[in-house]
Amino acid sequence: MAEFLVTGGAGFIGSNLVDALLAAGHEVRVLDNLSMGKRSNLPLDNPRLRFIEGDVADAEVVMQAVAGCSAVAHLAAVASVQASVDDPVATHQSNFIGTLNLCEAMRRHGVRRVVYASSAAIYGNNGEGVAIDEATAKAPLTPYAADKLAGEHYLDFYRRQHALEPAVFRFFNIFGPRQDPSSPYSGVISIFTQRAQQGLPISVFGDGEQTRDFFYVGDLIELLMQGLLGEFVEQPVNVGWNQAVSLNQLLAEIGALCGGLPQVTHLPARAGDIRHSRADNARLQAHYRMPQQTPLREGLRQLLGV
Ligand code: NAD
Ligand code: UD2
Repeated sequence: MAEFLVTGGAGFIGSNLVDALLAAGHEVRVLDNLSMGKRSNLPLDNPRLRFIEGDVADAEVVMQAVAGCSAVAHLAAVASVQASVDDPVATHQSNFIGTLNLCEAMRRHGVRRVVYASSAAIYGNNGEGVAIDEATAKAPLTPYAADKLAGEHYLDFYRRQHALEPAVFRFFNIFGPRQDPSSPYSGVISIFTQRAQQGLPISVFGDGEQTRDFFYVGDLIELLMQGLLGEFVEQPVNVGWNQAVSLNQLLAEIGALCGGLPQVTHLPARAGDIRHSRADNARLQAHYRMPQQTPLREGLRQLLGV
């Protein structure tokens, strides 16, 4: 069995990946600074798991964490776009320097495969209203998006120059257990489900007819496992279902599962909010074994525990 490094492994997506790797019998190291992640997301009593509390912006820490591992899933980042807008300098350390440190450490230690968590944010508003494919012009409108796109370019440089194998996944809207609802910029599903369960009022920004392409974290993990263990796919791939779900449809689903909804208030749309975001996933389908889709309702059920 192999030993994998998961940066950001104490977070939402990372900890779900750690569970899958351990369940498959592998050894796992997690490098996380616990800025958002939690120890309680990890099965710390599992002898095949090693937790390293540290920062990906610290080159020495990354060098040590990478030594001797078989492949890396690089998920550590400040995942909030708004945080990057508020503090571009601090988030750049995690979101870009962290990636560069990882590239260097992998080169030095001869580790080749890395799964990289990129984002639909790199397309900005381009492709809005149609299915966005990977060739869509890039328009990184925020420091978050610029760092993610720069990370892709650096990984590609290390691929050409140093034979790294970066499997790049551009996530659309991921949801599921352990997504932290605590910030107003957290994923909308984590906020709506928590508030519905607690009977707290729900705010919809705009008319609720904006749409997103929601992807259940368990389905994403199946793809990330292939990214770590399968044949190398050189081209970046979008991760979405090419399905548009409006917030109003989402609320109806949550209401049906919770036996009703608390008060729903409509506020002005967020500045810069994308109206319709939907992934063209033809390239994903061509290169990866597609998971069986967890339907939105089933994913919500898992999340709500009903
Ligand atoms: P998350 O905040 O739950 O996970 C990120 C983890 O990285 C956290 O555990 C955090 O503590 C850790 N981290 C942050 N900065 C760090 C640093 N400098 N050093 C070490 N650890 C650090 O968010 P998530 O939703 O699980 O996101 C995982 C990855 O996927 C991120 O790279 C994010 O940008 C990307 N992504 C997520 C989505 C989504 O819909 N959730 C969409 C696009 C991209
Ligand atoms: C997602 C990603 C972001 C970036 C972007 C790229 C998350 C959390 N964010 O932003 O990182 O990749 O896609 O396009 O995955 N909303 C409400 N009420 C709330 C919260 C949100 O109405 O309490 C609305 C919000 O205005 C938006 C929609 O819900 O129209 C989805 O919001 P989001 O923050 O979950 O995700 P998004 O698509 O803005």
